[in-house]
Amino acid sequence: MKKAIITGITGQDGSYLAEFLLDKGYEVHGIIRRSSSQNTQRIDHLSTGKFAEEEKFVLHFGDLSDSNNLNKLIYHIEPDEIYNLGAQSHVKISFDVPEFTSDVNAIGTLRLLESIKEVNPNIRFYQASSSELFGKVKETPQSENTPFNPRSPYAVAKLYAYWITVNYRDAYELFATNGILFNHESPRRGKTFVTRKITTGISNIIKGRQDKIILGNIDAKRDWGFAGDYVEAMWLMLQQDSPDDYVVATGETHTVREFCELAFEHVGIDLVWDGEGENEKGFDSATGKELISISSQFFRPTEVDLLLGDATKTQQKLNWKPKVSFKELIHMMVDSDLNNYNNLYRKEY
Ligand code: NAP
Ligand code: G4F
Repeated sequence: MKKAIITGITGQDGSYLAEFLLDKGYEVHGIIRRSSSQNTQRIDHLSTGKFAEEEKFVLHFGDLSDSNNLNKLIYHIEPDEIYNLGAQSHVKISFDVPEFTSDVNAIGTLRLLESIKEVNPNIRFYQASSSELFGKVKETPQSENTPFNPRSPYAVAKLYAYWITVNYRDAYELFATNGILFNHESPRRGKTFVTRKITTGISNIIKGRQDKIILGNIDAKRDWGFAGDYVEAMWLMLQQDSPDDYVVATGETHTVREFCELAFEHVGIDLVWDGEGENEKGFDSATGKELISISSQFFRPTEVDLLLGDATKTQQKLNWKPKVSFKELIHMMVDSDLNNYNNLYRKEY
């Protein structure tokens, strides 16, 4: 039985990856931060279920800013694989907390690699790299060979993490890989990322709890996939004969505007737009009710306008393909928020 450590296990991807690895028979150890409010909703079904009883799912307090803690956990757990998903993952917030973001996202990765090098260089390491590295893109679509051009403290910190992973692979022959993942969403996505903000907004509007959704740049384009599909690619990267870096994407790009239109369409509302720039608004064509407005509050000092991934290498070498389409993803998220689905939110064991 293989053992894995997951940092960021309480996050969207951490929860899907934990389920995936448990299904594969792994013993999964998650690192969680102490919090004064509940931060384990996405994994509570694992902490209380059969895997916890059989000690196949174990949580440990820790933090990517604390090297001693990381060293101790890696030494005692003796993992075969470490998936570093922990991060301050919100791009806009990284402009507010750039130093914290850099410490956790960049130096946190270095701390793990140093620990692996010292404790057991045979541990396989996955780094959650990001399409944000491409930033103000130098070419479209973006592949493993596209030059990076980051546009936020988040992306600059992830760039350090990317290169330190490559450096430790080259310098110390660690099995260290970067998964350069394009945006991936799900009913478990944090509610301040744009997709979930839209789907929870729609649910609240329909239930009379919210009048409209206030957004920023609705012309930004993203390559959006389903998080449940993407965790398989993470695992596949660590099962190869040698370490490498891989782009994971759908190969389709859509605007935030299109996401809004399809999400409203799914609940029977035809969204029409009027106005320009910050004065643009989205209306229900049947009733004239204002459903979307724009506020400068949600614009970023520097934006990533267009992301579109070329995942040819991942498809060929890992035999991986996304299963859930853009439309299916939107429907899944809207339905989940509308119905407060705990059964979609979590897999039953
Ligand atoms: P998420 O939902 O925001 O989860 C982030 C996780 O990191 C949470 O478990 C969080 O713990 C943990 N964390 C934050 N600061 C930490 C610290 N100082 N020490 C230890 N853990 C810490 O993010 P996600 O969407 O699952 O993404 C997973 C990883 O992939 C992140 O590194 C993200 O940057 C990267 N990524 C995501 C995407 C995407 O589209 N989702 C695309 C490319 C790359 P709390 O619950 O306690 O806050
Ligand atoms: O949903 P977002 O906040 O995701 P973003 O910035 O693309 O970052 C996500 O994906 C990255 C991979 O490319 C990850 F590395 C990162 O950790 C995170 O998971 O914003 C998407 C787009 C942006 O262009 C943003 O300006 O939507 C635009 N947007 C428009 N209105 C908004 C809003 N974003 C947010 N969060 N909130 C808005 O009201």
